[in-house]
Amino acid sequence: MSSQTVRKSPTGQLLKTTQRMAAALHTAGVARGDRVAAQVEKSPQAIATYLATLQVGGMYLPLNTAYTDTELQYFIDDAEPTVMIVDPARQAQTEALAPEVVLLTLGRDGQGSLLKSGARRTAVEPMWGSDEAAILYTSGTTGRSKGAVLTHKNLTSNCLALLGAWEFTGDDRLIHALPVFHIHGLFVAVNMTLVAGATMLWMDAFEPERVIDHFATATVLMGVPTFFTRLLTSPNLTHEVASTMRVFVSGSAPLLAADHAAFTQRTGHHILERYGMTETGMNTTNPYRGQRRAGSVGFPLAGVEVIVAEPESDAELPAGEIGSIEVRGPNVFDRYWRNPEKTQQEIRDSGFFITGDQGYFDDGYLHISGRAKDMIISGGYNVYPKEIEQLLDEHPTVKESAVIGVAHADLGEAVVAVVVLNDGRQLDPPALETSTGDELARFKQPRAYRAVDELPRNVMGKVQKAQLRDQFSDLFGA
Ligand code: MLC
Ligand code: AMP
Repeated sequence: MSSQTVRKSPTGQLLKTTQRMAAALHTAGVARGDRVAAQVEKSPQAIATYLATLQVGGMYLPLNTAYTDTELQYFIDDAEPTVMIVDPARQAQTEALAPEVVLLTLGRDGQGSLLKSGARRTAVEPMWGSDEAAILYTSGTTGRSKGAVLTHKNLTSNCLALLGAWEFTGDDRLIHALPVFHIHGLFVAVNMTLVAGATMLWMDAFEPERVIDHFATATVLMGVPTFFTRLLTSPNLTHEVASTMRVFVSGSAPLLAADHAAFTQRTGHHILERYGMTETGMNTTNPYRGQRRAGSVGFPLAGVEVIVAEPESDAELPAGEIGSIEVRGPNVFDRYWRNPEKTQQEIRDSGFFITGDQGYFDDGYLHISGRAKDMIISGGYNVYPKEIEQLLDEHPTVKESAVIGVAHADLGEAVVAVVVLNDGRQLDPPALETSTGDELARFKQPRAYRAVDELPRNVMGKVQKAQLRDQFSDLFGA
């Protein structure tokens, strides 16, 4: 595990590394609009894979390092990348999955074929705001992941809005402990730092004690709620160690009001909670100056319209009424990759994107009260039950299944599988684990299995997951 400082360097090391990668990508044939998929360990060079892709006009497609071969195969087939960048240790297995794709390697230490040649490419492919910059996959409620196509305008407008909202400048020093294959660690944290010319204190992974050690020389921490619940378990989290920090930002999943209050009590800081998603970047934020309300995600960012609407139409509801949260603005993605039907279903003719989150406004502050989409957020990672249910249902002992999120003190929600067994069969968690283990990334796999005689259904036959969540709410004692 290492941590290091990434700063605007007088020698332009990041620029040079980017130009070397750009030369390699160009030689590999990447042209405007081509996809460059990267499944690489977190390292400063991993950021250069993103920048080099943009330099040659490509679309950057970052992939979680936890994905299994089955999951990867889907992304490769769907996105048809021209180049894939993988860790040298994964070269052989990726070659087998993607024989048509040019494979380049990059290890955490910067070793591999991507940086082998010293040649640098300085030409920058000119791109307009409407040109595509990235595809980020979000899992789908039907079990199939959807690639959200983000444009240069999406990324730049959101970055500028956030710099203003959080008063983030070149003097800031950000503790970067998030993964760089998601919008939070990549486009929020990295883009803001690079555009502001700020400094990152770079950590390969989140370790609470080392994060606390960094407070002395840092100004900002961006994290998911699990970061804050884990920091709270440390006796070293005090007013004194946090006194020189400027702001703590939380997002990607709901932060419990109790954790917000506990953090204030322990450090004197009010965590600044914001709300975003892959398809839109950041939508709302609590104010940097002004009252940060626990349990609220604040106000729309500059240039972003957020409404709470009737789910059936986009008729706006009055403040206080719960409805569908919808977003319009330069931050909203262009389309789902090769999926016009889904794009049409989720972006209204008026331009409002239906987030799938439910909420209400109170005094101008947005509150998220639930989700219309069947989704679990575990430690800041999204998990779509359908994908797991489909696998469980194939198991010979299982008649049918319902996968739910249950309150968990560390992860926010933990994945739980509720199954109805076939006649005469016993619940056998290790056997079920094996059936999902090869297919699903570890963070998607159920933490507990429970058998029931039948799944609760409404008159329409739809499984009542809220009832199951109530029934198993104490499973983890949270
Ligand atoms: C890891 N594990 C998880 C998990 N993360 N299980 C469930 N949910 C998770 N989120 C499992 C591992 O597989 C492993 O299992 C064990 O937990 C320990 O793994 P680890 O590598 O030590 O992980 P850990 O350090 O515990 O990771 C927890 C974490 C990490 C919170 C630091 O999950 C994380 O960095 N989350 C951030 C996700 C993120 O960036 N989300 C932003 C999405 S963008 P085992 O059994 O093998 O021990 C977005 C939009 C927006 O949502 O608004 O920002
Ligand atoms: P993703 O698809 O990974 O981008 O996840 C986006 C989803 O995370 C949103 O639609 C919300 O459901 C959830 N989310 C993000 N930030 C917050 C927050 N501050 N509070 C509650 N939910 C959030």
